Amino acid sequence: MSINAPERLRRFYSMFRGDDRVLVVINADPDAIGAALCVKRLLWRKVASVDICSINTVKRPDNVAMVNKLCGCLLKSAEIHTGDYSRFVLVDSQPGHNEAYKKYPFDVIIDHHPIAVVYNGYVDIRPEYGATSTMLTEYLRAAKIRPSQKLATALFLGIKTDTHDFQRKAYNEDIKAFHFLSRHISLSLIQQIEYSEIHPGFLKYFQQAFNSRVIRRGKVFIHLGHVGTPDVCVLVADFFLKVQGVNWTFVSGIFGKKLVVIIRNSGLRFNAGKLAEQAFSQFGSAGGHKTMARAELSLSSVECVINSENDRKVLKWIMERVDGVGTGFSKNERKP
Ligand SMILES: [Mn+2]
Repeated sequence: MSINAPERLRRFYSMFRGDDRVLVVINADPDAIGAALCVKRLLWRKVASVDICSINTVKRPDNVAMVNKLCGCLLKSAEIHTGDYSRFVLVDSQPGHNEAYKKYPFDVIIDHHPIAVVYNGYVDIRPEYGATSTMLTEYLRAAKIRPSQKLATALFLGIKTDTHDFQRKAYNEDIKAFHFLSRHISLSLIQQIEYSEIHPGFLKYFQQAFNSRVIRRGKVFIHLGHVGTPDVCVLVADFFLKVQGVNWTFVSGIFGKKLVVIIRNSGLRFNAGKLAEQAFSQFGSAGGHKTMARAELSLSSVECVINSENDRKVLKWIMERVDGVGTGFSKNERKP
């Protein structure tokens, strides 16, 4: 039997006592940050203290800006002594998703990913939601709390990010929460955060992308050589997809001991995940969604066929792999 928002809120509150020291654990991204801040607000004045810690280091510049402007203090999971806390909350994730969660005996789990196993404590997992921030917004409304500008902005960004601006799975509930939050957000904060997408140090990769790009029949191929983070491949791939007439982007870089290939398409009738799998899975992990995919190939397996230090050869090899599979329907090849 499905339960309503006030009943969920009641069960959530029943997990806590006035002297509890609560730790909210996240794998920090906008949705997790929004959800964690909302848990903190829900528990304000109801427990002794609430801290938020993350198992990952936030690196994406826009996410760093979000933490700095909205989050206050984000602790590092590695430095947490579990003995300092009496209650543990996990949002936007599940204990099996990461080794780093093992040290926590979670009392509360609120998430929107597919449910893997049965957990103890208060568990609210709704895979039919586009974002955990949507779920927490429902708690907030059930508690009749008017969100501060910062909290509303964080939840709003959480929903916006996880639904890809409502281009990917979003539901009525997400739209309802988004609409509610939009009355309380700060547009200027959102702009400041979203316009921090590119780290100044990334510009050299864009320069290289402009110099080395190959554009063929609606497809852009770029190899960036060694990169400080695969995130730059994502940024470059997204950027070139905005060029008129471009249907596909393939942007690769060497990160650590891996060749990472980021694949994007304009989403007509393409399937990036399938293409990634067919072209690259024999060299490592490869897959994704219809419009976005990623391959992570171990350099050792790639080096059997190509010298990974030769940028031009790597680019040519990727083009050949993609051509070998074919991208299926594309604008230029379309028959009337
Ligand atoms: Mn999420």
